[in-house]
Amino acid sequence: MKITVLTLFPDMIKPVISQSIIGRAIYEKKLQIDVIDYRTFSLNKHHKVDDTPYGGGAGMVLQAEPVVRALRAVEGHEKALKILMTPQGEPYKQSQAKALSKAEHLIILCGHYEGFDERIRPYFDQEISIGDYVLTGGEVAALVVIDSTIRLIPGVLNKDASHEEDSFSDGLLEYPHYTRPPVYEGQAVPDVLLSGHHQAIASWRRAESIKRTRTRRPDLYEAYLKRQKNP
Ligand code: 6GU
Repeated sequence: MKITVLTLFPDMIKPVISQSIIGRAIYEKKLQIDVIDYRTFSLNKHHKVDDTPYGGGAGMVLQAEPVVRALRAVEGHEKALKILMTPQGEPYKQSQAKALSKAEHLIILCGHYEGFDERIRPYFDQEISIGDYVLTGGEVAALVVIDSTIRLIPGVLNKDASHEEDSFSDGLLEYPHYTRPPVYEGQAVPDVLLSGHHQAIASWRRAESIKRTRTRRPDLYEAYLKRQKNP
């Protein structure tokens, strides 16, 4: 997979993608990430990319020109899936991460300032928001999309780490995990996990997963019950 990130703050992206699983995926050539500063595409002599809003009001608005010029300079941009990061986008879910992980090339635009010129919108295929709160810019949100997507590319995680068991992959939260020691400051590992009885362990985990979803995420639990009724 190839990901092109268009941003005014490349240094918010680069150190993060060099680390851990994303860093390893790049090193192993399962992933290529290009980070492009679209300020360099500004035709303004001061490389300005924003201006005051027509109609007045506070703050600055990102201009269409540098963004669209940067987009058109990306090799393969016609075929790539072009994503605009904005709090006005579709709320991001695991199901979208799954869909994006199948793409060959993603181009992700990180907005900044109060907003962007409305005329940028038609150049993008999808708009994504990572939740109902406002960030200073799209960079952190883009990293969320990148991280959640690339871990679903076959071979990026070790093969034992199945995503089938992830929280959300079947619409339920994950069951509790334990490792050594068997008792930690008075808290014991549930006996069933030490029993070696694989069927009993699987049933316990499923039940815990359902219980945890019901108490912590009633919204997900309702959706799960509906699916049980009409699969
Ligand atoms: Cl994608 N951008 C910004 N600036 N804020 C957000 C967001 C994106 N998603 C949630 N909040």
